[in-house]
Amino acid sequence: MIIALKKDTCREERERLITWLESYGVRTHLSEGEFQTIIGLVGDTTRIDTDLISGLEIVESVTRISEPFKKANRKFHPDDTVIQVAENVAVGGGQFQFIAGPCSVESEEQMETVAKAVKASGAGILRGGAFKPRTSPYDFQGLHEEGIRLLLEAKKRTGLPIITEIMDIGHLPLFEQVDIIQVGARNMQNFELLKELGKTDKPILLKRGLANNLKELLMSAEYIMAGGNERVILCERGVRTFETYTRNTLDLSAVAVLHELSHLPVVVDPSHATGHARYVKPMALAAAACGADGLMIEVHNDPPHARCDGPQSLTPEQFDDVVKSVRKVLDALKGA
Ligand SMILES: [Mn+2]
Repeated sequence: MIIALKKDTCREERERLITWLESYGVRTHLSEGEFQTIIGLVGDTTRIDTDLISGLEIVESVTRISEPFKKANRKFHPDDTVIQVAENVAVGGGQFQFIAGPCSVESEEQMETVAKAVKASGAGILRGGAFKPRTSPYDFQGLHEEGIRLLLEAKKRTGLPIITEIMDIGHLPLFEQVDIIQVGARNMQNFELLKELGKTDKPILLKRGLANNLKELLMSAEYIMAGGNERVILCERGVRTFETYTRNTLDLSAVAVLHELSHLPVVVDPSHATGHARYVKPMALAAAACGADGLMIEVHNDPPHARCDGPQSLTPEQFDDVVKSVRKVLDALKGA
């Protein structure tokens, strides 16, 4: 971190700032020029608030040289993190994973049909929403506890590990047998929720917020990791732009950038990103081609009658076709 001081700063004020900075355990280097004095900070500056410093009367500007996230940073952890979800199911480190299932859990019959079908096609993890963050309070909000029970039934029958979204930390006891806890886009910056999840030992799939940049996503991952839970999977699900033909705009460059900045696995959700079943396959292929560690895809046995996100849900047959095509891309990339 580099702090440039204003020209007329007196020695006493400067020393007071340096003493305060050093109380954070960093070393400081002072360089006095004819027109400007600069303080260079060496060491772990993650706990230092740049906004606070730049607001000081004597400070001209503050520049961060290293990223404010540490545990999620590839610099301190060069190897890819591989997250073991179940005995034979891992995410990250080049093991491509398909996560599939309906937007929301609706009935036992639905879960059984979809779970069986996606497993047969090659999905390694079953998804399904029990607590649904809907834009309208009048829309279907999910089956709650009963939804988790039906997911666990499907897990028992198929052997597939399950992922479902948490919205309230008070519900955590219901997630005891859930294999991956999802934090949805709308809760990406619910810091109290993230802190509590940092105390658990469950893998967390953290979705990018609809208007959040990648640094903010990584800082949210850092919240979970700082609490002691380093098993975080990042998920790109599209961001809000001026485009209206798609539900969101899928930012595939996020995959490349996140892989560069972080060692955490990155999966892509083309269903919520596009909002239309017909765009899911091309975006899934592109996600595989740009190095994603997996895909999260909504699959429903009867999309026109789905209680949530029907238009973007694939039929089991369409999902099967996507898996086959994505595998061709992955094979073509081997050694590329
Ligand atoms: Mn959905």
